[in-house]
Amino acid sequence: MRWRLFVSIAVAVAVAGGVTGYALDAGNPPAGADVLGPGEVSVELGIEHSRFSFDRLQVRPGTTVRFEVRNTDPIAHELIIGDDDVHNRHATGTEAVHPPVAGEVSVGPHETGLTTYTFDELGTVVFACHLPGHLSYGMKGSIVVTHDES
Ligand SMILES: [Cu+2]
Repeated sequence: MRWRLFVSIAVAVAVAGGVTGYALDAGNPPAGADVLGPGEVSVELGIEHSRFSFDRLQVRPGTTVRFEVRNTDPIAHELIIGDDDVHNRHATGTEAVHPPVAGEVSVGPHETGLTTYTFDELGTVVFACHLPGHLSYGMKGSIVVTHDES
């Protein structure tokens, strides 16, 4: 996926025993620390002009990611993480608001939402915003669960 916006965001990664911070350019995986985890890490995911600040993240199996979703838009967004069933359910609009379900958070205009999701199995997990038109506009990305950088 190609991003027109060049937005620099800060990603703070808190690892057990220490805290490391680094910058991440839109659309690119974090440089120098390509695969996060295992353990608990914290990632800031920005939303600006109906774009997520990154579309790909790599984590090791056994990583619990705390997503800090910073919406700087004047409209609402959401972050939904999960398998095909989860995304199909949200795409049909049967859940308008998201209580603190793991991997699901609604974020109002100029608000910051938090959700935590644990990635255990190797593979790719999709994240997206299912508000009308947002996914087709490009609000989606992948979290690749892997042992190795790629
Ligand atoms: Cu959205």
